[in-house]
Amino acid sequence: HEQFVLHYQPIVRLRDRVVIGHEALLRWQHPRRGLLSPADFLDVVLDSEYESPITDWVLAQACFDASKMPAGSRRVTVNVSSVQVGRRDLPHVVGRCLNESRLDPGELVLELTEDRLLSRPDGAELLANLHSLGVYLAIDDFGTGYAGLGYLQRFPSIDVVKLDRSFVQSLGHDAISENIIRSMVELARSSGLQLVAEGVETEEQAALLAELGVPHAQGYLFGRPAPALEAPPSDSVGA
Ligand code: G
Ligand code: MN
Repeated sequence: HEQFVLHYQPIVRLRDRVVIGHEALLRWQHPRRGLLSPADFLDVVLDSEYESPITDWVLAQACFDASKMPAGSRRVTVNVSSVQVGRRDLPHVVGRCLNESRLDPGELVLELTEDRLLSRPDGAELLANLHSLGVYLAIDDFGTGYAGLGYLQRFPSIDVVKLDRSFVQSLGHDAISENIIRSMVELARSSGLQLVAEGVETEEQAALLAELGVPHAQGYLFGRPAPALEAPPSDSVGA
């Protein structure tokens, strides 16, 4: 019923807060219940007959929206489950979305959101196939649950690590979070990975992350998820 919408949250370069891209986040504009977040309905969608059509729609819409954004901040990140990564036709779907929107493959990031890839013997090959399209691959919530160092070792196609917000939010409260982030900066640098800190909410966190050398960040401080037309068109947000 065309009740799905995508909201976009900016990802910034910490040094000067220039917007380098956006993460597309699915929302359901429900006629009676209002705007619903994935947490409210994703358990019905995942592993159901709806998952593939919704993924196809999200990919097409995100590529289309990104193609309208200013060059330079056009990069768009889409969340993709392991079941979707396992679809034989996903490279074809992604290729078609890129062609139809004329988005450059390097402007699309597929963000891997959970763990079932690890148990698939063909996981690395599936990612390599997607990677060969020229799109970037990111791992979400890095450092918690499944998304640990083993994931990087197992899947060399990964380009971007998104550091879980729990590390950012305990910055300033414990020394270990700061040490973990410092080590992550070093690991990312030496391994050629891009690093994005998630869940940045305060100026103190932003300042500390910048000091620790984290290149990119995302969070309410820089912008809340918002409909495409309201996503900041300018080249800088925040203070
Ligand atoms: O798992 P993933 O990192 O993709 O989750 C994205 C979700 O995190 C979105 O639904 C978004 O609304 C939420 N989010 C984005 N920025 C922040 C933030 O600064 N703080 C918190 N607590 N949540 C955030
Ligand atoms: Mn995500």
